[in-house]
Amino acid sequence: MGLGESSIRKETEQNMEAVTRVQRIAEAGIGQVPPEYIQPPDQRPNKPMSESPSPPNNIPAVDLSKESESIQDEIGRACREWGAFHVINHGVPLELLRQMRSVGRSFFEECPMPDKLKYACDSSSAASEGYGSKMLVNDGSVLDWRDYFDHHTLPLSRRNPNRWPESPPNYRRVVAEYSDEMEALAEKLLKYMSESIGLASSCIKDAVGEFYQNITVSFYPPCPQPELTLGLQSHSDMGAITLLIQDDVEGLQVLKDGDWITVQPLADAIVVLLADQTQIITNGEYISSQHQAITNARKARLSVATFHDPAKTKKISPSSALISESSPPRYRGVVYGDYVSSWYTKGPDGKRNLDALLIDKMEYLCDGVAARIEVRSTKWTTNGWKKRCTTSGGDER
Ligand SMILES: O=C(O)CCC(=O)C(=O)O
Ligand SMILES: [Fe+2]
Repeated sequence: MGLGESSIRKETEQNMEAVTRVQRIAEAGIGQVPPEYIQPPDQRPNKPMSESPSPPNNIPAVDLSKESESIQDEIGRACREWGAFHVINHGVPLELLRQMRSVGRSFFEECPMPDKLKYACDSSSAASEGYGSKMLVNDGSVLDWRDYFDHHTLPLSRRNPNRWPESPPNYRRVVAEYSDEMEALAEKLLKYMSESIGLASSCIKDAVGEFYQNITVSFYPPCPQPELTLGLQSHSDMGAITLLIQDDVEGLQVLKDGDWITVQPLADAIVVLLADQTQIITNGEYISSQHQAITNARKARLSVATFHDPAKTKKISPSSALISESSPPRYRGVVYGDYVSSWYTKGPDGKRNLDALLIDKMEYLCDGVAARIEVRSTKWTTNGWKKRCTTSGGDER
């Protein structure tokens, strides 16, 4: 194949990619979103931002400059009740947070589309590095109103800044520095979480092992029909811990006791989202955060999520230090790579992948003289133990 032919083909591929970019659709100035972005009624945001005042509630904020005991208490409470909290006075240079938002925004807003497409990720493979628009591979579900750039940052063997945008000139340096700062903060937070649940300081980090870190910059263009769409569908993150910064445009929502709470952007703070493997390791005492992003008609929104995950080969199970006769294991162990495959093939659908690991505990009890066998099946859900008792006659009570 001659050079001319191959470059024509490339351009065709680029054009095919370009039609799927949400930013392209938004910039075309349409009044209605294409049907593939319309969520079914039960998934639509319950409170479109244009019509409702912000709810007074916000996730807890933990000040990391306080005494260690009070940090542990606050983090423990936030991890049990929310699975999400802000950290303030976290020690990450504020200028670096600003620069990370700024280089991310510059890629989406200043880089011309043909240049952006040079970094297009492989849309047929899950979590591939680069510029993308679709989280799940060919699953036929409703599309998110979002474009993103995913960077593979840790371990260092996965980090190749040549695959990241070269403009602005500080882009690659900022992402590399940001990656290192987030790793240190994630490790510090897992230490506080271990201590706050009564485990040895390094217990959760040891259970996770070496961090596999990805940094995803998400860009949500203004959407003409925010009441029908989601920037990012409801999910919990699959790894151990996610650290997220956002600009001053609201959009992140976390599920709390059945209500979607909009996380009010807090200047200089970092949002901590517990992810599924931490829920498994803590045997469900700490909960992963179910969250989503909503869109708005006025302003583009940017967020930067830094995911810290186990290696694909790592087996994750409830920590043995948290298991006893009165506190039986609630989850089956899982090889992390299998968890990821199932997440990408079945889709997140809230927390379905985590629920699939719940243990169904069967107790056989003999009730003395009549020697009748009772089968008690006890299943733990995020809302507590759910009891079903079945007698030998097979009636469910
Ligand atoms: O943009 C946000 O606020 C949420 C991003 C997120 O949840 C994710 O990338 O997993
Ligand atoms: Fe997420």
